[in-house]
Amino acid sequence: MQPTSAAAGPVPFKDIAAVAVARRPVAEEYGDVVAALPSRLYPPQQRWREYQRRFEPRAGDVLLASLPKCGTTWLKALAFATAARGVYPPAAAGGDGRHPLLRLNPHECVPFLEGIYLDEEEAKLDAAPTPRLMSTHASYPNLPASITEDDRCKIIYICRQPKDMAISLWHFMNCSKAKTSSLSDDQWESITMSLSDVWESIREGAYLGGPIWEHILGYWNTSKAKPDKVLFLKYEEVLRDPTKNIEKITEFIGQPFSDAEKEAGIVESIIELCSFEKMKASGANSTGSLHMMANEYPHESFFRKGVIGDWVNHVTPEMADSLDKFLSAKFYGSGFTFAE
Ligand code: PAP
Repeated sequence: MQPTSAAAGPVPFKDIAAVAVARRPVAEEYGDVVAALPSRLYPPQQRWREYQRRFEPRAGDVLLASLPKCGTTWLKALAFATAARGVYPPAAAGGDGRHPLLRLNPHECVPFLEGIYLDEEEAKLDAAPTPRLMSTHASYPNLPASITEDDRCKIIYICRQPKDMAISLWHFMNCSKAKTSSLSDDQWESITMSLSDVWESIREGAYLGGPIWEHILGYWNTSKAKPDKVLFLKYEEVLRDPTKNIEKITEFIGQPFSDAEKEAGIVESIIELCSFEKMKASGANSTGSLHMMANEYPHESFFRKGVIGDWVNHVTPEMADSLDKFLSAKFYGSGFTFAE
């Protein structure tokens, strides 16, 4: 089911035809100088900074933000299914069984900003119809200033209990290893981590290269100060009450369900379409891989257990208690608590 040219977004990012445009200079004002530099002198970090300066939001854009392994894939599916329901109706709204989420992995529907820039897909993002859905693992202060300093782009953040987040990352890094083809064994060896490495990286403020409490509080504090700018969700709450949280998403993005949609069962239809069981079993996710930032990630690696509290099967109560105490001190006074 392809959108018509008049259709509004969001559309699956993968469906947007690659747009042939010359690569933009990474720094408009220093373009010639930078182009002359060997690429090893112009690393991804620098390129991300250039992108931060240049990204141009549009009214209606929605950015999905999270730390890795906190429910990004699921949020992408839920946000895409709800925001695009006019173009791609789920089953209860007259869908014909060819919804994009039945043939594509959610990451192929909603791209990472980091990947767009590093994979040089900006022209594709420019070609996407409005409104666009995008995602990021970047912290709030690391977002492009054009996102944080004006109100065109809204943000939906999802956080997760860090003990489950850490277990999920550890499995992801080790399970994806055998199936990922683009990296050599030595390259994998250099980036894989033991469970205790992942656990300690949280305390050391090095999960995704920074303190998770700063990542979470950046979005949490903004959601409190500007509730129209940032919607803050918790993985565990979405799992326990998907209806309430999907309704929050639709209201936040300005597309509340009509009574007729509710009566037709559209909310239940979206919950089912995006459920862990349905997505994991789908051919779109049990085969194939996602090419992103020079790596291949098997689609199936984004769907492991999808439950709350799997950490009990991996770490001792003492390890858990110690991390809980460490983190509750970091969040003391903020009003933020993790959902159990
Ligand atoms: P990412 O940061 O690499 O995109 P992300 O999607 O945030 O990963 O997290 C993956 C976790 O979400 C996995 O958790 P687990 O390892 O504890 O099982 C994955 O199973 C879970 N997940 C993926 N899709 C769903 C879903 N539809 N419902 C609930 N949980 C899901």
